[in-house]
Amino acid sequence: MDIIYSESHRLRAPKFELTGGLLVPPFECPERLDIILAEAKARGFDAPIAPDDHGLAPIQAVHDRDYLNFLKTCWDEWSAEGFKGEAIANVFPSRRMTRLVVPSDIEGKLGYYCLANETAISPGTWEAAVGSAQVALSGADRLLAGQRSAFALCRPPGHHAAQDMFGGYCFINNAAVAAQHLRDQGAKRVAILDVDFHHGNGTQAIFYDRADVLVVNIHGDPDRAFPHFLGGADERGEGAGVGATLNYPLPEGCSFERWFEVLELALAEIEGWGADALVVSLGVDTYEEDPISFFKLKSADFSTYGQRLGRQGLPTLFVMEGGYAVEAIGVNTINVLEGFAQA
Ligand code: SP5
Ligand code: ZN
Repeated sequence: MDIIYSESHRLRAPKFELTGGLLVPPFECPERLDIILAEAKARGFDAPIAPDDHGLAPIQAVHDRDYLNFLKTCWDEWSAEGFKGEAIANVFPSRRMTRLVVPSDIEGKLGYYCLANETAISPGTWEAAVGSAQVALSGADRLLAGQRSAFALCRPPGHHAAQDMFGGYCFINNAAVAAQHLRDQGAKRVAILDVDFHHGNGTQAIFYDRADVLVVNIHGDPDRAFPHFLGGADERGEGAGVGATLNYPLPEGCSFERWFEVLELALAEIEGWGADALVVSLGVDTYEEDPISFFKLKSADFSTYGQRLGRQGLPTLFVMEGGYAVEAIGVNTINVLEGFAQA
């Protein structure tokens, strides 16, 4: 299985994440990919391959122009204000604040486009996010060329980013960009299976009214888990997309046995729907030791479900999302990929 990877991820290196009322070193850090790559090498995977540059057009196919312009210029506008810290939003167009006009002031713009203010924008964030999307696009190209699978080792992650919103450590929705690229290059129907611990609210929002992309999420119940305001079982799509969104929220302490039963339900739905390709939003924050999540998967369980994904028989693009137990992120991620390849 080819691993696609770009050094440009290192440009995403914020100093701070707002958590529990404190500014702490971010959970989503560059070391995550170093550890995954080291494990891949130790387990006999070929050296990673740099992505091809697809430009901005396939990103603009998923995200709004004004939003992308904001991401591109945010840091310069913020630092021009003379602010000393990183760009963290603090006022939002929330309920009863419904003047949905984009302010020209950077503090207003930041809140307008932000869905969660744990995520700071720092210098290099835009360049890293674009590089991450190129990794996903080059992974999709492998499937278009007839390869059975590929691993897009994306960073920053993407599944919380919507058409016009960043947050949850995400800026450009890499899985959505890849799925749209597959559609534009000839795939008739694409399924996205999101196994990150957190609900992929951005991916769901992007495809919510579409019948050509099935979006299936298995995640911590939003009543108890980030992103809190999307991911209920009753969200099934709208318009032409009714039935092409599926959510499986699960409770705190969820065991692998229960999680795997739900994976079987999800894969039966994907089988019945009839996809030409599968994009897996691969977050390994379902791990029992993850510092911000509450499922109980053990490292061996990632091999088991990787094998099951392999038996599904679809051309499959793995797109890296979350996973914050940094010492185990390599083993857990490569277990999925190796299991898949064994099946
Ligand atoms: C890509 C991805 O996995 N993004 C996740 C972003 C989550 N950020 C906020 C998490 C807040 C978690 N609070 C946990 C309290 C633990 N008791
Ligand atoms: Zn996550």
